[in-house]
Amino acid sequence: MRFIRRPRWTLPSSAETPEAVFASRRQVLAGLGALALTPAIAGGARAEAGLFPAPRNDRFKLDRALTPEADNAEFNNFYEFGTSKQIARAAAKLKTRPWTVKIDGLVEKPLEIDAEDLMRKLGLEERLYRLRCVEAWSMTIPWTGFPLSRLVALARPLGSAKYLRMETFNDPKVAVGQAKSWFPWPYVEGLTMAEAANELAFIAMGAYGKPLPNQHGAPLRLAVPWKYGFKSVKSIVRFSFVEERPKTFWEALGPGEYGFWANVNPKVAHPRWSQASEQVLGTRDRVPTLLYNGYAEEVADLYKGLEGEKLFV
Ligand SMILES: Nc1nc2c(c(=O)[nH]1)N[C@H]1C(S)=C(S)[C@@H](COP(=O)(O)O)O[C@H]1N2
Ligand SMILES: [Mo]
Repeated sequence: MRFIRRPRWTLPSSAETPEAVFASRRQVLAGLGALALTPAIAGGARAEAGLFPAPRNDRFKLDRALTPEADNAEFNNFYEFGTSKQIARAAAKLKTRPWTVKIDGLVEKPLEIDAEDLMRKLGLEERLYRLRCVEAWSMTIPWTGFPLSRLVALARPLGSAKYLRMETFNDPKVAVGQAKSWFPWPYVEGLTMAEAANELAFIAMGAYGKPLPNQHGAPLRLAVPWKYGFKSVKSIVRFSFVEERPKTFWEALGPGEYGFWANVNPKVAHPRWSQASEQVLGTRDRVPTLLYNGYAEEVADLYKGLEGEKLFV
């Protein structure tokens, strides 16, 4: 939030791909034989009655230009649909309506609710957020959704709940990547209860004023902008309140390289590359990365007393 950059709308994201870094992250998978690349391009979003565009919450404005929608739509990480960035066409096959969301675990009363009912019930607002991928590229996205704290309130967790575990759909017939059994499907992520209650933790159901395109994780995905992108789990089907720290997808794949906390820190290098700076998607700019991705003011307090943990991996 501290850097004002010149936007360069004209450049295709493909020209900006820091290939070396992506290739490098794939090494973790290469050892497991997961190098299938899927060629495809963008799909589209449908219009949704009444709810979009939602009013912008001005407290979350940024001083960095938004990533052009087209760049964003054609450059994604969604391993369920393959390991390339161009998974939009493959992801278009996912049927996101109806979409049942389960809320269970340590709650007063487990419940199931359709994603569309959930957004009608919890309301929608727009927020401009950064996203910093662990691969050292970043973007800036206008998400539409609701604070995660509202979903927590709806769930009424018991005092014994310590973590919120979130799980992506699992359907290998639709998602080709899920047919590859060397991945620990389904994709799982987690937050502490305090993180889930932080005002920045957001459930996105739209982007750029429209319902979320499938490649971004329709119909609902997490957006926790102070953490590396892999924490922001897509296409969630289940929220479980649990006592034990969930084993997360990337942690399960490469525990030496990816951890539970995954807070952005330019001073803590990934074992195989620096995190000091980032390539701004859709531009030629490479800018310094900020502690907590620029959100230290909002989240640094969450980690007091946890200095012994691997907070930044
Ligand atoms: N289910 C699921 N969620 C996921 C991923 C994934 O592969 N599967 N990739 C993560 C990573 S590494 C990033 S950087 C962001 C990318 O979000 P975007 O494609 O909408 O930009 O989604 C995250 N959420
Ligand atoms: Mo990522």
